[in-house]
Order: sequence, then C-alpha cells, then structure tokens
Amino acid sequence: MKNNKFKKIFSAATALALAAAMPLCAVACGGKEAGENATPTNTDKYTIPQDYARTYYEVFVRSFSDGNGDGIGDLRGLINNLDYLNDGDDSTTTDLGINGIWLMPIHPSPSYHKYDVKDYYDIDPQYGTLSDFKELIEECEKRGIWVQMDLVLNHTSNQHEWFKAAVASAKAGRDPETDSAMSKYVFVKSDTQPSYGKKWQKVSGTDDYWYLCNFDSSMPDLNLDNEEVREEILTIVKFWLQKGVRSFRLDAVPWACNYSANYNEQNGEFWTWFSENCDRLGREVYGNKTPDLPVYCYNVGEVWGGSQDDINSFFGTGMSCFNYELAANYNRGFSGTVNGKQLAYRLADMQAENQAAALAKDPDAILSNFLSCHDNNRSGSNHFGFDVAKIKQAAALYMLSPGNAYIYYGEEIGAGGDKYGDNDPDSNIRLPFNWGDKSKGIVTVDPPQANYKEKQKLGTWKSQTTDANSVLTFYRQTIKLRNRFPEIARGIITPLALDGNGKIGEQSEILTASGQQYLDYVNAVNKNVSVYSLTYKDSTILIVHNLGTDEAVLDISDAFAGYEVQGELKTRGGKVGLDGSLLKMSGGTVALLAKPAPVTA
Ligand SMILES: [Ca+2]
Ligand SMILES: [Ca+2]
Ligand SMILES: [Ca+2]
Repeated sequence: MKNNKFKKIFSAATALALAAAMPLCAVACGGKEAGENATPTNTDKYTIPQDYARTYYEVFVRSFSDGNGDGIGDLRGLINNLDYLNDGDDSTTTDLGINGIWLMPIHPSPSYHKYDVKDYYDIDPQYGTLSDFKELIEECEKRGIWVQMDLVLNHTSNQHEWFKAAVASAKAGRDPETDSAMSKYVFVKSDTQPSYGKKWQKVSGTDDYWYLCNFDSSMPDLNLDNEEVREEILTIVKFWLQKGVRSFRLDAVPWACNYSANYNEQNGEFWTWFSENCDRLGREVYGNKTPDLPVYCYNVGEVWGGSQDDINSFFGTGMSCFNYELAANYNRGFSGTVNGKQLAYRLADMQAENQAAALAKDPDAILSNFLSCHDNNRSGSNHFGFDVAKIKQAAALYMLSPGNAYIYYGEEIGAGGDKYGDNDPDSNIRLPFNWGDKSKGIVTVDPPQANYKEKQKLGTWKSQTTDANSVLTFYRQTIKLRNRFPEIARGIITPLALDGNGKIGEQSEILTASGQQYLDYVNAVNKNVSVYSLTYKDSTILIVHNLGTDEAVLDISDAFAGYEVQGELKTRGGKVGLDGSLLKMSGGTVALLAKPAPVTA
C-alpha cells in the first residue's frame, strides 16, 4: 500500500520475534482455537498491488451514517467511519479491510435513492458538499481505498435543466428531429404511443409529444447518440476523475440505446466508446500516479436480467459486469451451492467458464462477484434465513473467487431485508446500517417497513465487532485472506476435483475419466467439497471449501505436494490440518494452501 505515513511500521526486531513465534504455521495452525472462526493471525508484511482488483464496499450514503444529526446519512458520516472500513494499517484486524468503495449516486436528485440525477457536477445537499467529497477522497487515499462512483447515463431526472428545456420545446410545438433540446432525449410527435421501447410518457400540456422513459416518467431516457450528450458525458467523467474518483459503476447498461432497432449493436458501440474514453481520460489523470496499469479506469456495469452470454458480450466493450448468474440465483451460483441445490464442484466449473469467456472478450477483464446489492433481496435473510454458518460459507465462496468482490453495506453483519409491499419495496433492502452505537451516527430517516427490527436479528455492528464468532469477524478474516494473497482476486481459476482415491486433480480430466460414475462417487464420498486453484504470475494457490457437515479428507500429493495450510476459515468451529499429504477439514471449514514462503536469513 502507498499509505506509508498512515501505516505503523514494524521494527525489524518485532518482525523477527513474530516469525519465531509463528514459524510458517502449517499443521500447527489447525489446532489453534481463538474462537470458532479461528484463522492464523497474519502479521507478516505483505503488499497489495495497486490495481483495479479490489474488495469493494457498496455504500448507500443515505443509510450508512449521519454526520450532522439530521437523521439522514451523509458524506461526513462516511468519513467519520472510514476507519471501520479500512484503518490504513494492513497489520490490524479490527477493521473490515476493504480497499474500494462503490458510492451509490451522490448527485443532487429529487428521489431518496438518487438514481435520477438533476446535476452531474455537484453533491446532493442532503449528503454534503464538494468540499466534503474532497475530504472523503483524501481520507480514502490515506487508507489505500479507491472510490468508484455510480454513474447513471441511461436517463436523467425530469428536473434536469436539459429535460426542462426539452419539455419547453415540446410545448412550443417544435420538431423533435431537429430541436436541439429534444434531441438530447428520445422524443416523438405521434398520435399514439410508439410501439417500441419499454415505456413512453406523453408530455403534459401537449396532445402528441411523447418521450421514452424505460423506468419511470420521472426518468427520461437520454439519446446517447447525440453529440452534445456525448461531449457532456466526457466532461462529467473528467470532472470526477480529477476529483479523485478511480472508476465508475454503470447503471442500466443494456438499456442504453434501446430507442434503436439495432440497439444491441448500438449499445456495444456506445459502451466501447465510453470505455475507451474513460481509459484515455483516466490515463491523463492517473498515468503518472499509478503507472503500469493495463487500463486507467476500470468500470463495472449492471447487466441484469440477461443471459451469461449477454453479460459476456458487454465484457467485450471494455467494462466488467456484475455476475448476476452466480449471485442472484437461488438454484445455482453461491447461494445455490451453499443451500445444496447445486453440486459443489459445479461452482468452480461455472466460474472457470465465465472467466474464460470474459478473458476471450477482453484480456484485461476482471470478474465482479457479489451476493446482494441495493436491487436484490438481502442474502442474509432471503437466501440463508439468518443461518450464520450459511452466511459465512457464502461469504467465503464469493470472496475467495477470482475477481472483485462487492460487499453490500450491512451484509457483513448479516443484515436482512426483503422487497416488501407495493409502495417502494426497495426501501426495505436499503435499511439504515445497524450500528447499535450512537457515536457512529445512526440514521433515523424514513422509518422502513413494519418488520424492520426482525430484519436485523443477527445483531448490531457493536455486538459483533468484538465477537470472535460473528459474521463481521468472519468477513474481516476472509477479506484479510484476499489482501494477503493477490492470487485470489487476480488469478486464473482451474476447477479441480477428487479422484476415486480422494486425490486432487484437474476436474476436466477426472470427469472425462470417470464420466457419470464421478457424480455417483462425489455423492457417496463428498459431494460438498469445492476445490480449485488460482494462478497469478508464477504462483498457484489451492482453495478448498468443505460445505458439508462431515470431515473431508483430500490427498494433495502430486499436484500440490509440499503445499501448506496458510489460511483457514471456520464457519462453525472444527479443524483444518495436514496429516502427511492428507488434508483433513471439518465440516464448514475453508482451507487456503500455498507453497511455503522462501526462508530469508
Ligand atoms: Ca445527515
Ligand atoms: Ca487494518
Ligand atoms: Ca435508454
């Protein structure tokens, strides 16, 4: 990390003493019981590469922390609590350890969620000022946190100055084809609502002017092929890059150019144009500061509702895409695996397929994994029914996967929230962060749905922060592994499996050799083990998740001979350890094996 002034530097003597106390803890670590989550406490120095492979924390500023006492979350509250997210010291374990923040929209907006922007160059007054934002960036930089800003380009607010001008033009009876104000949006003059596009709204006070508004009449769709709109988008991007933003989360990606008959092609053209320009502008701003990055603005898109092929096609535009197939799917992916709806070995297989497909489209692609976000039911309640062991298993599965991990604020304390009721069901999945500590700036605005209290049943941040067995402690330990081992976020995944003797081998070879019998074998022996390796540069690590209740025994000889357990996670106690070449893991444990570090004099 580049935050030397913020970082406590161990003296050489301290480092030696620690090394002597914990000699390359392999088998010995398995017996250490410092709480049921116990993992070796890592005090070795390690360096987190300064690139876009990160652990992000998605913040709904309104619901996180109130810094000025009006009950509404704001940037001040976020700044006040940055030490919780990352204290800037890699040797401490009291913070979460994330190194990216995804800010949901912070621009002036008439809605509480702010996905309809009124002014792209300012901060919503409820959240603070540009000066607060400057301070936020400075404090994030001290902690090695990169800020990713939500950017909504599909539509603006109907209160945006551009849209007000367009409506005025419509009311004046101008031609939508040639009028510069209306041309920035998608207007038609027609006796009836056009048959294409998801939703149209008639301009009130006119008989025959309609505008496209896919999501709501308050959110008119922009014409992203309009030259002035494109120029403005680049001005907006540059404005925020210069203010310290490192990347963008892109809203409603597939909807961008849906006013066109060949919108798939046009979407591809638009987002490729966007990615290339973000990279160019990012290089201008950050080229000297963070040299040698493959790209200088790595954006992640919301491609929701499409197939995996749709998602992969957008990787070809230069953006990353959230992996909805693995996240928001009850029968497959992370929660499907934890809930036993899918054989464990299939998960790594799916990830390998996704990674290969993304890399084929973009050699610099980074996958983007998550369990829940502001648009989905919270995983803690909805997918896992507040079962702490399952919540921990899912966290380990997705955060020890290749790619970026996106934690939705509150997920790390097992917060619940399901879409509920007809009147804004989403507010129930965007509840105030449950600090349980008044000094943290508790958000009180907008009392949510009636079952609010039930949705926080795993306790507050305060009750979990010192509890060795809490969901929060488990998240910290898992993120620590991500930070210690760059192979996790950046590695190429190889799905592995167990052969008839419990020996680990390449999944493709074992499946080919045993065919259908393999399924019988894994069902009988251990259908609950997910095992894969991750290779980054010249280093390969092995990760094993035992999702079952019984002990799993794996033979690591041959391919992983000489590897040692360097990280372990326990979702409900138990042991992880090597007995010769046999890796023995209690039910619910996770093991990370790597080659011993070279001994230095
Ligand atoms: Ca406030
Ligand atoms: Ca720390
Ligand atoms: Ca659109």
